[in-house]
Amino acid sequence: MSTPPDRIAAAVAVAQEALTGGRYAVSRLISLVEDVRPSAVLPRDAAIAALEDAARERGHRSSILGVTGTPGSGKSTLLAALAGLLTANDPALRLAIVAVDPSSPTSKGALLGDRTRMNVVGAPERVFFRSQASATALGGLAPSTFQVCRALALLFDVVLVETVGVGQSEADIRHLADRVYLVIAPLGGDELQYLKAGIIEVPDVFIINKCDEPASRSTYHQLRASLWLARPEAGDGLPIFRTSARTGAGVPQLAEAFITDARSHSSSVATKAPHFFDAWVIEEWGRAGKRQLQREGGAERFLAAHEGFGRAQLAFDAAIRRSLQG
Ligand SMILES: Nc1nc2c(ncn2[C@@H]2O[C@H](COP(=O)(O)OP(=O)(O)O)[C@@H](O)[C@H]2O)c(=O)[nH]1
Ligand SMILES: [Mg+2]
Repeated sequence: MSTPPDRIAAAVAVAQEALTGGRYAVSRLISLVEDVRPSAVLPRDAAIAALEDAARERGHRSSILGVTGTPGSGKSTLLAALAGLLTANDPALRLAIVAVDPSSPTSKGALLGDRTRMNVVGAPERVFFRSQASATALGGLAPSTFQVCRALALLFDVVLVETVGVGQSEADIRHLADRVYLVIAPLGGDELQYLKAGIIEVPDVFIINKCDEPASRSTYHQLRASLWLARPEAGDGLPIFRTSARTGAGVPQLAEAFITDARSHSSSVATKAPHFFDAWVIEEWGRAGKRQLQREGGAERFLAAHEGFGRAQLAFDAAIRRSLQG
């Protein structure tokens, strides 16, 4: 696969612009990162490498905070409120929000995007918003979600990722985010099942939102009891916040926790890439891919042997084609 040098130079220029320019430049960069065509692979690697160099030079650190939970629990509303408080609290803070929308691969979650953007009060120019369709066959986060968050983490101080906590995606968020927050609404019978379904094993922090609703008190006790059973080692140590994104109750306390977490958990992409390379291999090549990757010594080794995620993808494609033919 050859990519014309001018495409690579153009991609690096887009990255440089995103470093100094505004929202439009960042959007262009993200579109380049999301481009699934093989011809975009090397330009993307070059753009990300340029961002990494710049980040290293200025000592940039950032964190990726994941917010997951059932649809309708109030994640987007809460994130909009948090974004307002976080940017108000720190006048230099630059924040990106990525909303992963599994339900509508075609609409790209535009509605949700508009609403969140509208509701961020205070300093919307320091808040970049992007929504993304997850739409992988396995129900998890797309490898491009990883790439997008990685690029944003090189540009912004904090990246907030909203995902729906169903199926594979809540396991994936563990591999993408430095901290995972689970948002639940006051419980009905269905949601009680949901607590038992294993999802409460992932989060670092629990948020009971819609605390303006009467059922929220009993929910707190049910959640505590479930945590004693599911995670006895963590016991009472797991934080449970009670918020109402509608009235604002509890939101400042939660914002404090986000700030503290962002400061104390900074991202290391090198440790995250293998999981998403693995996921990409299985998505693209299924079991044959899995076997090939094992023969190659696993994702971590394969990535280390090829400079850049995209280069590794191209090399893997070539290797498996050779072995399937041979
Ligand atoms: N009563 C109440 N409603 C809320 C609260 N937070 C969000 N909502 C509403 O719940 C619905 C779903 O919110 P949304 O943020 O889109 O949930 P998401 O699917 O988890 O992102 C919307 O109609 C919100 O206005 C809250 O704290 N209290
Ligand atoms: Mg939402």
